[in-house]
Amino acid sequence: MSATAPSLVLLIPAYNEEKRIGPVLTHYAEYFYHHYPGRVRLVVVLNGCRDNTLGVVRAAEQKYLSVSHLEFSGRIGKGGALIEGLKLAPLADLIGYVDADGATPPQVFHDLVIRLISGEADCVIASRWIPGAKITHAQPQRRQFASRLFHGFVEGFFGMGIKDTQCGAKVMSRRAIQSVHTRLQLADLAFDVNLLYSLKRSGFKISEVATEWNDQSGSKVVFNFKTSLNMLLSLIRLRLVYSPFYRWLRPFRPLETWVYQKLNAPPPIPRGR
Ligand SMILES: Nc1nc2c(ncn2[C@@H]2O[C@H](COP(=O)(O)OP(=O)(O)O)[C@@H](O)[C@H]2O)c(=O)[nH]1
Ligand SMILES: [Mg+2]
Repeated sequence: MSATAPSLVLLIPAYNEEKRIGPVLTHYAEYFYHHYPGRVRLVVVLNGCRDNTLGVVRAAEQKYLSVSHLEFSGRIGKGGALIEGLKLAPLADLIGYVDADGATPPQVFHDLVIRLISGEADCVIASRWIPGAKITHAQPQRRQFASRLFHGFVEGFFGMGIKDTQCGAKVMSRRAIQSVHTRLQLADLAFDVNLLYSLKRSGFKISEVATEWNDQSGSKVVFNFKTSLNMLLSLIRLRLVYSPFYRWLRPFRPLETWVYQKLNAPPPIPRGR
């Protein structure tokens, strides 16, 4: 790669990550400093943390120029945090995101970036569910089952042919994200489907790459009936947004917000179609 490699903004959504994020920031900052010739900014996007995540991030900022953060006080969810973070797209040629727990090692994320730069696609995503994936430590059985069930709904509703929409490591070009950003509405964990479907609908190419995954304990995802219902509701909502009925549903917005609140989920962010 040349010394004029594209610049990269890498977002790291973080919720109560004081125990997991410190070493991850160190590994990513060191790795990209030594192995990536372009400018890299690691931007942690925090919201509503009740622990010392901010203190840990600030300590990393003192040590590494590449690390910074954005903080939001509201309960905007992982999707909401990424929607905010992706507004930084104008700052770089490429923008992506990765989980704060180190499940995706930096060299694996770098591989996604290399593929994007090679022109393989407009968005390159890590996948745990295609041949060649190396899972050193798998998700708990219950989560794997839920993941496959969710995948069934995603395929049934959107037919994108993507095996793993939910893996937390993705990178895309500035042009791709800027074209679809106004269509990003889902603040919960179905955000990834919102992003991928918007990209597909706008004609961008997505490449799914077998990844290395080392699932980490200390998950911040509350996985229960309410979350499952919330995810399903969000998929139905996204399907409706792309249907002719959507404009008739506007009067139901207050009801929608109420339902998301009952499900303890961050409500979608209403925006223009
Ligand atoms: N900003 C923000 N990040 C979140 C929120 N919920 C989860 N995350 C982050 O999303 C990433 C994935 O969460 P994780 O607990 O590893 O999920 P799991 O591995 O799928 O069980 C981590 O970086 C979390 O800190 C949230 O409400 N806000
Ligand atoms: Mg995790």
